[in-house]
Amino acid sequence: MDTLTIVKPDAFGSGRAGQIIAHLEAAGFLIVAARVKLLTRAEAEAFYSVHRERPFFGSLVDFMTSGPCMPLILRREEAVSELRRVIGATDPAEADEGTVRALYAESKERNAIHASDSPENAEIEIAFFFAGTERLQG
Ligand code: 3AN
Repeated sequence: MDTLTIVKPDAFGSGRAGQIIAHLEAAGFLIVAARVKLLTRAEAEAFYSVHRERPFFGSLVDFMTSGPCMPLILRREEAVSELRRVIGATDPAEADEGTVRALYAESKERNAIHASDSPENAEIEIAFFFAGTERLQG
């Protein structure tokens, strides 16, 4: 099973993408596609459209367009639920010890990493970043 992750602009911009990806590989994920991308405002608004009515939406879009990010497709058994477990809670103050967000996130907004929250959203989010792109088969 495949899922989508994004090393967000805070972590990418501070040079932590490599450490975070190493953490994910150590947790059994295989990288099957990756890119570096500076999101436009329209792209960030579309990606987070479920949050359009939330008070933090404008700030979230500002943050996600503040610098390049790194979307990746990751593969392992139970990829969606396992990646959510490995990244930890949205708020790093609530994230379990040793999770990516506990280790690398600055705040609830600048929280280092995104992971799809369901298999259905994983498919949508993979298509958002990687439609038509070559990816490892298998
Ligand atoms: P998750 O990324 O853990 O699935 P969501 O989907 O609730 O969390 O939120 C999407 C993104 O919106 C988060 N990764 C975070 O950057 C931002 N966010 C969520 N809640 C807040 C909040 N209360 N204040 C600021 N930013 C938030």
